[in-house]
Amino acid sequence: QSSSALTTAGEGNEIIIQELQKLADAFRNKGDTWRSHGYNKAISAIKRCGKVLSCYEDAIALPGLSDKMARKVWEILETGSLKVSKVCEDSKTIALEIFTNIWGVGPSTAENWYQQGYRTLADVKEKVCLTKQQMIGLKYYEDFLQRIPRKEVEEIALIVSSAAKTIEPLISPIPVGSYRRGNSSCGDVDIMICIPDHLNSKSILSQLIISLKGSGLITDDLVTLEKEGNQRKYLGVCCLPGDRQKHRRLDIFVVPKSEEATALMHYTGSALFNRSIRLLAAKKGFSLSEHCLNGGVLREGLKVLNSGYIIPTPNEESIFKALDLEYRPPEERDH
Ligand code: DCP
Ligand code: MG
Ligand code: MN
Repeated sequence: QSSSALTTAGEGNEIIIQELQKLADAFRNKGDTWRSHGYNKAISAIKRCGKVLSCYEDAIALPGLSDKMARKVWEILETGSLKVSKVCEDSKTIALEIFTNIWGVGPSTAENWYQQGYRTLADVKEKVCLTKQQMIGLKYYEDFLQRIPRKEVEEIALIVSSAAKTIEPLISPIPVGSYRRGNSSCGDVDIMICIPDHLNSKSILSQLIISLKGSGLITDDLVTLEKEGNQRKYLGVCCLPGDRQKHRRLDIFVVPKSEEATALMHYTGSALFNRSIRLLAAKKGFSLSEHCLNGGVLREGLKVLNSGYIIPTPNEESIFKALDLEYRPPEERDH
């Protein structure tokens, strides 16, 4: 294949991406998010470039790839792997990977368990006093490692939608996250519900959860449900009816109408896209969050001296426009 061949999302560069991903994951599990981000940024630049990389020059030409990273790409091209990725095969990296794959276990807990001499899931089951979340994570360990096909996300979203409409006909939940970005499979199901101002958003979420538990879709909670229902985010577990169905992670986010566009953008992601557009906004004197877009922001380093004024954002397009950026549809926000 020639280096100028056009590809989509990393096609032709699979080995490079796979090797770099090993390190991104290993650093993430070690809690070194800074290095992990570095590798993830390189991966997204390679996926986005639409070319098959065949030499050092191809790699260094990509925006955001340092000389060091380009040399790594070159090493993979020459030898088929990265010498340093051997660190991913040592017993510690393997144990940390097993542990952080339990929902509710982060790098520091994993490190702690490793220091105590634990290496396997069996060790954890026998010897560790787990939190409620970790117990659920362990219970569905295998299921949660499986990707969810788009079709199944749609089925789950449909059930959530009809339950929501029974509670309040005016609301229509939308699937967000990797589903909205058009990914063929998703890590979890993310659903955003926008609530018109005159309705009580808090009670709608708790009514919805009660209804979905009643119908059997929701099987476990990963957040404690407050009695007063003062909650905007629900994290839980769901399962479609039928014998051979897997348990899936389900997130439901409730947002007020006034925050619809910024929340939609936030929950659509990707997380990497959110980080970069927020950084860009900050550089241009704006501040973008899931709640709103502010203009006229005055900063001194990281400190905000004046938070400026809220810019009306009726839809996602208006956010890009205010930031003087070309519109990017969800399918182009993977990196
Ligand atoms: N999000 C973010 N920063 C984070 C985590 C999440 O900005 N640290 C936003 C962007 C994500 C969205 O929330 O797209 C949903 O989070 P998920 O963890 O569900 O991620 P995705 O849906 O993008 O991917 P996956 O298929 O792995 O669920
Ligand atoms: Mg998701
Ligand atoms: Mn999610």
